[in-house]
Amino acid sequence: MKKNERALDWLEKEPLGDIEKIEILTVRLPFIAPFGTSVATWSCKEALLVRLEDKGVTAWGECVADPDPYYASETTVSARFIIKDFLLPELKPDLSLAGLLGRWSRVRGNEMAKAALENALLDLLAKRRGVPLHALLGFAAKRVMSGISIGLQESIPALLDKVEEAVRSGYHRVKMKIGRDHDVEWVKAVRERFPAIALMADANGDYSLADAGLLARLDEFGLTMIEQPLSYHDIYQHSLLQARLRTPLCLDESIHSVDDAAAAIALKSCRVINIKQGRVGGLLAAVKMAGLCAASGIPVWSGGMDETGIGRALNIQLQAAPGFTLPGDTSETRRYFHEDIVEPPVLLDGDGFIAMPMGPGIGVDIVEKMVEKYLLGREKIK
Ligand code: OSB
Ligand code: MG
Repeated sequence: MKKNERALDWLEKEPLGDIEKIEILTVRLPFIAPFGTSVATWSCKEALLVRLEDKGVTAWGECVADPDPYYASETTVSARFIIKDFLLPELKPDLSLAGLLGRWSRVRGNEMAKAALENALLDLLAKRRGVPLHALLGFAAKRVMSGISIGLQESIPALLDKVEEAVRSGYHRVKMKIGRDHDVEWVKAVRERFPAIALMADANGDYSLADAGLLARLDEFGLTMIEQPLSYHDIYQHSLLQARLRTPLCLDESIHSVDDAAAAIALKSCRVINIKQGRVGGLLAAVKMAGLCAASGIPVWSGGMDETGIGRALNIQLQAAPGFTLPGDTSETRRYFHEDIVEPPVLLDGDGFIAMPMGPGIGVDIVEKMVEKYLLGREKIK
């Protein structure tokens, strides 16, 4: 504890300094195949990027918000507005990162906007020191477990093909999206064909408590967990559902803060939490949440938002923190994109693990030529 406190001295003490150049960019990368969920089907990744430049160092952050409010209420447009009008104006050269976050606490919600800018600043601080993000945060490098999130498919045979491919690739666990009319029969088919794999299902809030009987039918398939079966903003009703199921529940959409996680744990609303750094306000909040969960006996995993290589690298760096004991939604770049804006791409090794990128900051190189290729817009703030 002492050692880590000393390692994090910069958080409180080091002034962020003047940052020469600040830009907000929007990129749109086509997906190899559309990604279907119970709330939306996305055919591309449109992401807001924050680019900072100072004394020859370039740092990047990626906002996980989508252009639409179907997964979360924040969007690329709302995040841009909050970053420009409320977060960046608080950035002063003599403030430390902790000081800046203190000022941002006045801005309610908008965790995705905050995360995008905080992560760009962390990338800058790490690159100024020439160390990878996990080292800046005081964590040792480790290879991380892999997991894949398979979207809703046209038919059960199509789903079985996707699962087969994932198993052959060596993924440590398979998550399948479920929703009304895509549940019991679909899970049953996958389980019958693959009796031994670590399998879980994500409903993205498609059910209500009235469906408890239907959801209980999933108990016989030995899922490692069911993710967010009930409403995107519910914590209490999940506690009633969890009491009726053998299968552990995992919360995603309804956890935005360390206090939300504490409430879910106290209410026994879930036995696992999906931590998306972008959904909880950034890397520092994600690390804190993982610590609370570990102390409460709740395993966590790192979720994903189909990010470009920037967000993907950040999610891998995060998993060096204690508490990330389960495989997350960390899959290979080539599942989503023909080409990416970073190098090298995420790849599984022979045991299905993913290496921690060891370059400075997020650890991978941003290829500005690729950013240009997929650019929708570029706004110079400074
Ligand atoms: O619910 O976890 C989710 C993607 C976009 C929005 C929500 C979710 C997801 C995923 C994919 O499941 C995770 C990934 O592979 O990045
Ligand atoms: Mg989810």
